Amino acid sequence: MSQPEEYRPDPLTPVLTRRWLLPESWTLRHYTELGGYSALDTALATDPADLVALVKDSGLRGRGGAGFPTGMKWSFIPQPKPGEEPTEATKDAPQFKPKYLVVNADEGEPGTCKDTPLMMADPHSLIEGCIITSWAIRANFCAIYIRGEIVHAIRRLHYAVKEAYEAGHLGQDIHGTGFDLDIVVHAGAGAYICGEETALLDSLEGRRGQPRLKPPFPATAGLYAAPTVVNNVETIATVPSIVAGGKEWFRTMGRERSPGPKIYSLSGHVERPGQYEAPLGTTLRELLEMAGGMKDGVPLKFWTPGGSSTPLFTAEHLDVPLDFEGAAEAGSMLGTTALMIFNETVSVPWAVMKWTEFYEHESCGKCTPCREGNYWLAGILQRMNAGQGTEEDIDTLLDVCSNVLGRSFCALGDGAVSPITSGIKYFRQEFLDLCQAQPAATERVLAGAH
Ligand code: L3W
Ligand code: SF4
Repeated sequence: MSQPEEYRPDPLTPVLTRRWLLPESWTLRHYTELGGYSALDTALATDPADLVALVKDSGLRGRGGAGFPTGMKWSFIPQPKPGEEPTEATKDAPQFKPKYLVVNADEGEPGTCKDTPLMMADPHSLIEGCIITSWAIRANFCAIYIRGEIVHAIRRLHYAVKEAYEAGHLGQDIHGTGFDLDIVVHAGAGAYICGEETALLDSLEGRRGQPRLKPPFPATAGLYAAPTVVNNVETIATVPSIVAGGKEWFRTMGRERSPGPKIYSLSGHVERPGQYEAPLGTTLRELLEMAGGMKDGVPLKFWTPGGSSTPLFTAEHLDVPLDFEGAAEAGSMLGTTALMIFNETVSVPWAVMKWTEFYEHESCGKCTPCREGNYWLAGILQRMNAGQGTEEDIDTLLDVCSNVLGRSFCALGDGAVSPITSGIKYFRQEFLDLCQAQPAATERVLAGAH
């Protein structure tokens, strides 16, 4: 597939955020003036299978946390073989079912704030990505499932979808190619668990959002039990630039197994918190330079590489390359690249308690380890932070964590214990200090302490 030279973005300029600071960057007029929707023409002139191959070869990996290869996920969507027509015996086979694209815009991971600004500043990059992806997987319906609390972003997305329909980028016979696509923006009702892809699908179908058993994965049985691709906002918004720039260009950024640009969200004790686009593999030291350093020069104590579901890092990890492999090799996960940064004034047991209270509240209740485990973990941490803990409580915390980790139905359970286990691993003394000079556990009424 050839890409016209004039559409090829410069690898040194930001890719995902390049329009963000322009006035009225969210309008179709500005998007189109800056080359928007030209990748769509290139894509619509390309065989869908070649588009899937392009995205596979580009090395794009999911930006929602798990880093699953995007092109590979698209290739799992069953398609009829060339010339294959449905027969009475095969008409209900997966390859003849409708295909769906669902965009996960239910941004809810603590600290994560990259998709909302992207949808606010550049909604058409997401919409163009949705159309290209739908063409690639042969879907005629796309739902953008967006977090219900971000009303401003919902409105902006509705407006952008309307503009795209009016311009003929959506609806019937898009750009005269015979391809039809409808996009629906669906607002969730505020449950963190609906960011888990199968709970999201249940919620989209009108049910209470709770995770489904996997397999089958959505690629084979997703929305209405039909083949469905579920991708994060940033993943889909990256697709037009790959079509425009090509796989080699995309691979000039980032690292061998984690190529491309990424939006890193810096919050907390930094001089200039915000969104920083940089190639995958950028370190916190480099990001802090971009963000003006630690606030008031107070030294770094701990940080999350990708939201509170990823094990904590400390000042020792300033030079860890923040890509999927680098974060994992250093004992954490890239997650959503939500870097919450804490200086020396913050108590680790207190921060860990606040995150655990969040997980206790957001646990959907479907499985016992997560539902009960988070209840007890929050209770113990509250007791410790109230100065009523004992050394024994640290072992109890770790014991409960080990009964939640790997034994929960979905990733929420595993994520919930990450701050506790990593907090104790790096800052055990702080937990011990909280417990000093306290009465022995046997002298207290444990059940009443929650
Ligand atoms: C077909 C297979 N599809 C895997 C697909 C799967 C999914 C994707 C990743 O959790 C992480 C979690 C949180 N055939 C497949 C297949 N897939 N094998 O690949 O799947 P998985 O199971 O590795 O991850 P997950 O359950 O989707 C996502 C982490 O993200 N997280 C929080 C994220 C929060 C946000 C947000 O607020 N925006 O995204 C933070 O770290 O811990 O590990 O699509 O179907 N054989
Ligand atoms: Fe629900 Fe938690 Fe179990 Fe996930 S791990 S299914 S959120 S109870």
